[in-house]
Amino acid sequence: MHTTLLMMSSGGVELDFPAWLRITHFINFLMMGLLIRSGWEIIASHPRFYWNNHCTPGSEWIKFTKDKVSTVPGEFTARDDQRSLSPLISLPGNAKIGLGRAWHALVTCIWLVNGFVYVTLLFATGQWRRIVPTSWDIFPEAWESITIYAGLQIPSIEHFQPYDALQKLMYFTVVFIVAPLMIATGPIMSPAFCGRFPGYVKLFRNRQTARSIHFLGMAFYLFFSLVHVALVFVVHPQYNIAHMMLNKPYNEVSAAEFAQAVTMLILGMVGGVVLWLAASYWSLRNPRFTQTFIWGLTNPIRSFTFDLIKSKQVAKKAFTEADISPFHWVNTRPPTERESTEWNRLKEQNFVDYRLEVGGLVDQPVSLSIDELKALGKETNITMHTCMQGWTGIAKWEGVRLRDVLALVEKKPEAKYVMITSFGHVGHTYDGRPTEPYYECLDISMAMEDETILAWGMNDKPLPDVYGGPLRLRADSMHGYKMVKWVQKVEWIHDYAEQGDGQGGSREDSGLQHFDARV
Ligand SMILES: Nc1nc2c(c(=O)[nH]1)N[C@H]1C(S)=C(S)[C@@H](COP(=O)(O)O)O[C@H]1N2
Ligand SMILES: [Mo]
Repeated sequence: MHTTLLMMSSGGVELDFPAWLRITHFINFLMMGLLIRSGWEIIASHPRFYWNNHCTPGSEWIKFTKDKVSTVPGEFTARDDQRSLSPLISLPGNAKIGLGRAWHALVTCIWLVNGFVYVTLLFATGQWRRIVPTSWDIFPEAWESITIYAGLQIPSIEHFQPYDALQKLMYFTVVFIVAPLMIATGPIMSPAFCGRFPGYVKLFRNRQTARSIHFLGMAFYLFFSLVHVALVFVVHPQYNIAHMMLNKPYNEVSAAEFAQAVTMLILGMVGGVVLWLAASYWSLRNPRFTQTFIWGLTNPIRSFTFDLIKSKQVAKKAFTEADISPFHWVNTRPPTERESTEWNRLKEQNFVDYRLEVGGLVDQPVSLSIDELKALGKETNITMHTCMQGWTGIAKWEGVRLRDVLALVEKKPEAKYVMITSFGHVGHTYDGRPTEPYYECLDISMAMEDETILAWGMNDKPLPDVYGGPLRLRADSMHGYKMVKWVQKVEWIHDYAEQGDGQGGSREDSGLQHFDARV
């Protein structure tokens, strides 16, 4: 009787709980926990959400910090705004955003494959009918369920075939509305993707709107998961739990089987929590190992996807004068006297004596004043800066292409990377040793891009101190951390592995980020 009822409602396919469904659901549960927790790590590094690309403090629609930000550039930096969460809460916790981002990328890949298998099998087996509504009656029926729940009652068991209308509608939303939205907005977090496909970004209005939608998707998942888990234990548990765990029709379950099913369910959930926390503590035990290992796992995928994308913000006129941000966040303050007496001495004389050194593995090093750089060429790029913390800002940058500067020197054949060193120091080192001059390395393709420039001007003025004066790098396919401010020298080097801690730059060495910086 029960089976016939099910078959009638499902076009001939019995809507039960096949093994593949249970397995993909369990993997999804594990991955969602890791995604949400690593997402929180990322949010903590800039706990504000906006509908506009300027990220002007005060224009957030929601924030998770009480800090008031001064809009005098440099008074309160994006770094001062970072929060540290406990490893019990986020993945990995302790303000390790580089590792949080590494986990988020890795788990996204696993979650996508798992989701693809699930949706494919859903359609291949005819099980899609369990969550895809086929009649408009779903809405009045779901409303009926809502009113029953609202009266603190539970719809009778006959309604669950295997799900009731409200459940079906929720699951459809989770799988076919929210998940695609998360997949669609995720890549927009990448500056390369954003700079290459500005038209696509506009479908979501702008980059920060996409980030906010991604955040709201997380909030929905969180709310859904809590209600979902609670209802599993409240709504006909004696039937549903056994049906779901053992794939036995609810009217054929013995008391012993029910106990077995509940035990399995609880063990599975406890196992999930243990895995989530273990990932945090394992990651923090040896951050450098975690960095190279977890980023390394997605490296093959990134290398033939995002790493091939070049920003075309300028060519595609993604932004105009009208889009320039009234306030642009500052990340690090200018070099102190202790960090660089040279920069401070140059600054006193308005940088008239400043010379950029271009050397390293070259036949004949050269040095250039700002005026000599200006004579080499002038690019005026209105572009959006994206910090991996999450904030953006649009400005007009004036400078010369790095490749035009590099053309002045003859590199040696063994030179494979370009290293850019700052007068300023990296704010902190990951192992607490004294700070060192900030540096970042670019591979040849990054260095030769159209939008990779050495900028001396910002918004029609000489580059202000806080934004990197007298000269800074702009590399708009990449996250902000590649864009060295207060540039002292540019050098051809053999391999970044031989510089600093060998990870490719200061933010890679001390912030546990990854070299390619496009994601
Ligand atoms: N010398 C130096 N350059 C640096 C940094 C730094 O700490 N020191 N921070 C980087 C990071 S992470 C970002 S997001 C941008 C911020 O640039 P802005 O302060 O002009 O907005 O500068 C980059 N360049
Ligand atoms: Mo950044």
